[in-house]
Amino acid sequence: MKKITVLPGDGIGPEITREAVLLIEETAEKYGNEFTFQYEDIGGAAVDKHGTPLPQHTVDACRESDAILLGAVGGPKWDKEEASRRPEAGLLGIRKALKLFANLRPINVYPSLLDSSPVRPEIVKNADLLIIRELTGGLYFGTPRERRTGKYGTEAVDTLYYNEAEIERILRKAFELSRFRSKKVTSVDKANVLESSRLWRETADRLAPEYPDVSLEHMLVDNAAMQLIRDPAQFDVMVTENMFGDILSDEASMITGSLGMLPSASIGSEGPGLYEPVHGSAPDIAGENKANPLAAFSSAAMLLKYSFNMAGEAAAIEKAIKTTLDQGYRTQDIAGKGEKVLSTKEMGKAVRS
Ligand code: GGG
Repeated sequence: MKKITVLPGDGIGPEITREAVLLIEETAEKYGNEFTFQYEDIGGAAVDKHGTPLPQHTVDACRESDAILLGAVGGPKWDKEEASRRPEAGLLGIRKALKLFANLRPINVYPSLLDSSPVRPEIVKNADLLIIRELTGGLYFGTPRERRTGKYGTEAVDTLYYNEAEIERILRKAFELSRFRSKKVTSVDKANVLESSRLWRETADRLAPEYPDVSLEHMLVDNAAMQLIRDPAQFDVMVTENMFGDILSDEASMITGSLGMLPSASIGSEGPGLYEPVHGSAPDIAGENKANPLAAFSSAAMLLKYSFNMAGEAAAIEKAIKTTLDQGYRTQDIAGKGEKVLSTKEMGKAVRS
């Protein structure tokens, strides 16, 4: 039987993953599939129970599963923990342990949410892009990464490190995935300032002739941030390093109307993929049954499609989300003035029905 490890995590993570599991179960029943779900701790919840944000049994369970569904990690409760005991270390740790180097973040615009975007509807209406964020390198993992005492007192240092092989494998992923789309790749860097970006750009130019059917353009990250709001429809596949991708995809979520709408898939060369909403743990609304579960639902659709080749099931979930939105159902983050606001559970029920 196919096994999914569920990592609910912190804050709103447990609420949205509960709804996503119900959705997967119901879809599986309709299509005659069967899954087993194994629950494990990660993030702050794991710090509280096991003294570490990423217990070894969580890593083992993930390795032994066919796919992983994650909620969110983090929260003010753990803000004062030392770096290795912060919830985020659990998330970074599982990505690294499973070699999940490619994080796919599709930005889909739902027509009935056009007015929810802070960007004008005529600008966002044709937007449809895939942001590919490199996930296991860059500033998040480079060393040295430390606090130390120097000439001017306390210093802190992070290192933006990439080797050519890491850059090559993520760029190849972008070229390959663009072949299922419009065959246009925008590689985002800061090559006018950063040495790592110059290596990134050179690597992209070296690989491009191997993909003659794909057009490659380079864009500086500051310009990309501006262009995403000015004319998002110009992009198809955008590929970039870890931190640029984190920032640009949060910005791009505003095209869809809410960070609560953005799913993601983290994949490596082998082993299980990890699927999670792009949003964090939203501690301000945790436990209040207010969170938008739709990003978790789209992540569940990506899980079925990419890890189990269940494109029909994934399409059925995406269609149910669209229909629910077309019918006017909204959680608080995407509700307009005077629109009825549904709870997390009510939205879950509306999509499943
Ligand atoms: N579901 C995503 C999540 O929990 N994000 C919180 C977080 O710590 N993210 C770090 C990152 O993705 O860079």
